[in-house]
Amino acid sequence: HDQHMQWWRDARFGMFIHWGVYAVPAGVYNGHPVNRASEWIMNRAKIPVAVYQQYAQSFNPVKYDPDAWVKLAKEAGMKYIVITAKHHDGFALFRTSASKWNVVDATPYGKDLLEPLAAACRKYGIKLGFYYSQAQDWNNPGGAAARKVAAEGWANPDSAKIDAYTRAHSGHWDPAQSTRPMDEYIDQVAVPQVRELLTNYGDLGVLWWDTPTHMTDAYAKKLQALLALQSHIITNDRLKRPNFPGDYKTPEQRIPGQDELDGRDWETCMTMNGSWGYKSTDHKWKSTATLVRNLVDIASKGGNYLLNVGPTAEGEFPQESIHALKEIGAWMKVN
Ligand code: JFZ
Repeated sequence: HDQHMQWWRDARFGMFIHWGVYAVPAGVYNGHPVNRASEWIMNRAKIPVAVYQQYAQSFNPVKYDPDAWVKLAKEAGMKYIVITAKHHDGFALFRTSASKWNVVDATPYGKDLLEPLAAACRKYGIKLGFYYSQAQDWNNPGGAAARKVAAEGWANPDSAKIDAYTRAHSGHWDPAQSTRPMDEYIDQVAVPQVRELLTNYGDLGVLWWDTPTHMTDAYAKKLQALLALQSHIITNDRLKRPNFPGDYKTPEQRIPGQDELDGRDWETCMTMNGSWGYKSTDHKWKSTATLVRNLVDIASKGGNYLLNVGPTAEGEFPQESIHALKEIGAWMKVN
């Protein structure tokens, strides 16, 4: 298996992309700024399914230019890209027959977003990976929901009621989320979608699982078995703990100390501001000096740095991210 890991170990630096319908509210619900990462807004603000799905009408990334994205990543010295094919809101950035909640069927844009990205990655020799939220899915019935406090970020008059409901319904806040049991969601959505992802986009480098809420070993086995569709793919450690360790560990938003390193491969993923998804109200950007120092620190300890960009609903990287990536690229040229 070590051979499969070689390109990844040599890579050192990759781009994470968190993109989806959450880029439309971009951290603000009904005029209320919602705390923390913008891709969690549906859960944090307890937005009803039918209301959240309206945002898809405004998800129209006509400025999407995957060639420019991949070129920018390459010029910054990045060797791979991992994009959210489906995040916890269940919205698929790809054509899928397992759910209507996808970019082709639910948005005015109407086209698969991953296909042209895969083509651009092939063109520039960048490895492509897919992030897939296998357990949490707040829109496809039966998907899990990690329990968070209701309406955090402003005083929602219904907070107490919503909290009581989510406690009684294992994290769900809308009856529409539990019209199907989780095992049917796994069989009818997660398994077919992962099969589509592993079949329709050519050679893939990474399958990046996330948050194993309510996962069982049986669910995990079904998903892991699909990886045989890609002979060289590697995976992280978030499919299901503890029996599915994957190929590498994923410390989040932090760089492990020397004392924590145990010989396993690892990748630190990190945002450039405080949110994974695009958040219009977050202006706390890390300096390029900090980003370069992080990369050097991580590389010197033998890890990889997966640095995140959160594109807008129009399909553009935030100016601050473009600027930082260009500066990192300039630094790379002289070092
Ligand atoms: C997860 C997601 O919930 C989040 O939206 C983002 O995609 C991020 C990359 O991954 O968040 C996590 C997952 C794991 C930990 C913390 C946040 N963890 O293990 O500390």
